[in-house]
Amino acid sequence: MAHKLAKWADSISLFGFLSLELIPVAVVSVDSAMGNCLTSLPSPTAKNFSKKSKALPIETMFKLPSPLPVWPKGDGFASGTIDLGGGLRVCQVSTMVKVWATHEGGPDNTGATFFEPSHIPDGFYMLGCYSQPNNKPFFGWVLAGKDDGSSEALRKPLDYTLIWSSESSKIKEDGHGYVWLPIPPDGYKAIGHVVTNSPQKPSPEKIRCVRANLTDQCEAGSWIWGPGQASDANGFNVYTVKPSIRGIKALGVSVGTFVAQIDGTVSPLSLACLKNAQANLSCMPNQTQIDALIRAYSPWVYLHPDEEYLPSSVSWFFANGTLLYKKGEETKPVPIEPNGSSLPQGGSNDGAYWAKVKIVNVPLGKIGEHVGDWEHVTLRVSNFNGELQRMYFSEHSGGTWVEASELVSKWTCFAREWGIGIRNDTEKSKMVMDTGVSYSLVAAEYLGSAINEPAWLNYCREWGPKLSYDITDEIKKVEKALPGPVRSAFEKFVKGLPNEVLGEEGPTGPKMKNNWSGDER
Ligand SMILES: *[C@@H]1O[C@H](CO)[C@@H](O)[C@H](O)[C@H]1NC(C)=O
Ligand SMILES: *[C@@H]1O[C@H](CO)[C@@H](O)[C@H](O)[C@H]1NC(C)=O
Ligand SMILES: *[C@@H]1O[C@H](CO)[C@@H](O)[C@H](O)[C@H]1NC(C)=O
Ligand SMILES: *[C@@H]1O[C@H](CO)[C@@H](O)[C@H](O)[C@H]1NC(C)=O
Ligand SMILES: *[C@@H]1O[C@H](CO)[C@@H](O)[C@H](O)[C@H]1NC(C)=O
Ligand SMILES: *[C@@H]1O[C@H](CO)[C@@H](O)[C@H](O)[C@H]1NC(C)=O
Ligand SMILES: *[C@@H]1O[C@H](CO)[C@@H](O)[C@H](O)[C@H]1NC(C)=O
Ligand SMILES: CC(=O)N[C@H]1CO[C@H](CO)[C@@H](O)[C@@H]1O
Repeated sequence: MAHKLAKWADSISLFGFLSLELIPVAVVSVDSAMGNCLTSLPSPTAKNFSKKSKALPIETMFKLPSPLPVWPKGDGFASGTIDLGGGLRVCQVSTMVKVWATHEGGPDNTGATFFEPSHIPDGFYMLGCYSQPNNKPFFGWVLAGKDDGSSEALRKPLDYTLIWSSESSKIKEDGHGYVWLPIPPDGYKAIGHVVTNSPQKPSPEKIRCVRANLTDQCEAGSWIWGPGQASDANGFNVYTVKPSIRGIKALGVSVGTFVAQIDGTVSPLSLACLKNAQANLSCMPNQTQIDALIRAYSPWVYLHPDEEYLPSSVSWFFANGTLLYKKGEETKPVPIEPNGSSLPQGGSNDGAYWAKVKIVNVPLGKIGEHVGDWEHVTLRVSNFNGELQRMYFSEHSGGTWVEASELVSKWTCFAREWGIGIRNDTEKSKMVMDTGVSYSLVAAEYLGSAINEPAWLNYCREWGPKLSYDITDEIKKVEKALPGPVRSAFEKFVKGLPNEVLGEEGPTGPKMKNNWSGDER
């Protein structure tokens, strides 16, 4: 078990590679494979919201199940504000006043609500309004900015452009909404919109623009709202915004605002994100704080009751018969020391080496055979206050981000998809692993020499063999046993599986996944 901390200007990621599973994921009977692959998730627009009797999720304010712990003292982590350099200090504001709401359109056709941050601390200014769809509990924040020096990091807008109003649309709404784009002075950029419920232009005092060299390019993220039930390239749409360049080396900072677009004017966006201009990492947690974060948020993993192959530690995997094979010397595999020090370091996944335990029997023929697999979740935590924001669940080479506010409601859906629907993972068993009980911190670049990366982390080759059997033959064997209509669905299903599941390639280690340093999506 291992946890990795990636650097983010406004949030850290606890990158928890939970387990090395010996033979994992795809061990199922054909029946349950088919069951899941043919089950479609309920269509998001199928619900009937015209009855107004039921309270909308947004009317509930999301709170984590228990209050935030008091984090141990550190340097800048969880101190409430972050110095982004160049005279700009930011804080995270989650108290909001509702400005305008629609009751239809957007995800699930439930509408969206637009908010203005309130109770902004003294000396800080609004950089943009907040919006979210009504189909989720209220869970939002925006950053507010403060001029920390004499360098005019912030300036009032010169004027505003009205980019859209609901006056002429026939949607169900509370009054009317007006979305304004600040016109920044030369050398400054607008970071967010102002939303009003009257046609009167907002005062320039309302918001601040940010000096251009403290901003970064951003792009539209997920769809928040549009008058229709799907985003329409020829209309008005509202999206979340995120920095265009993301990853542990990227400097962009999400502000939590939204961007409004007309007729798909996608690029470049009218708004910018902020930037951690000096790559100042004083807002990252120190080791004492990391320990507290892991204690607070480490998830429990329930294993499927039929799971035959249980997670193991890396040292167990090495000590219990794992052999290192070298290309050209397949007959002379060598054991691996528990600390992994004999593993070739660096280089690339060139097929020159692989690790292997033993051959196993899998009910589904050879499909789904692999030897070692990594599972991981990533927790994204606010550097302002240590609050859990979202969680990433890996599914083979892809994955899903789930907002903290949706963790409970989405869990079942998500768990069903985990394993790409090969197996019904929602069935809990008594086999549960508390990932926080025994963890080791294997990487945290910003802590320098305080953390020694173990040798196995820098092993770039596969944790399993490249299998030489003909996958088509194996699939045909399974297909023969299936009735006609199911057979073609099965073929389609198999074609959609990544090579790792099909056992054609052994998985590489966590550091070799591009999301180790990138932004998972
Ligand atoms: C939705 O509910 C309304 C009011 O109860 C009803 O008239 C309408 O037929 C329903 N529509 C669908 C698609 O179920
Ligand atoms: C974290 O920072 C606090 C406050 O400076 C300090 O007391 C503590 O020893 C630090 N922890 C580590 C592991 O350096
Ligand atoms: C980083 O930010 C902290 C907190 O504001 C500040 O004390 C420190 O001087 C900054 N470091 C650099 C290298 O700018
Ligand atoms: C940004 O521009 C200001 C004003 O031109 C300048 O004083 C400052 O040094 C620049 N900051 C950075 C981080 O480039
Ligand atoms: C190897 O496996 C055995 C049986 O599960 C276990 O008792 C032992 O601790 C393992 N070795 C290591 C180094 O984990
Ligand atoms: C790893 O273990 C081997 C013996 O099994 C030992 O010689 C070597 O010094 C160890 N390396 C590290 C980095 O601990
Ligand atoms: C998965 O298992 C859970 C728990 O046993 C069950 O409620 C659910 O209906 C199953 N889902 C599918 C798609 O089989
Ligand atoms: C930023 C980045 O590298 N993202 C990648 C995360 O992993 C998935 C699946 O491998 C890729 O599709 C993304 O590009």
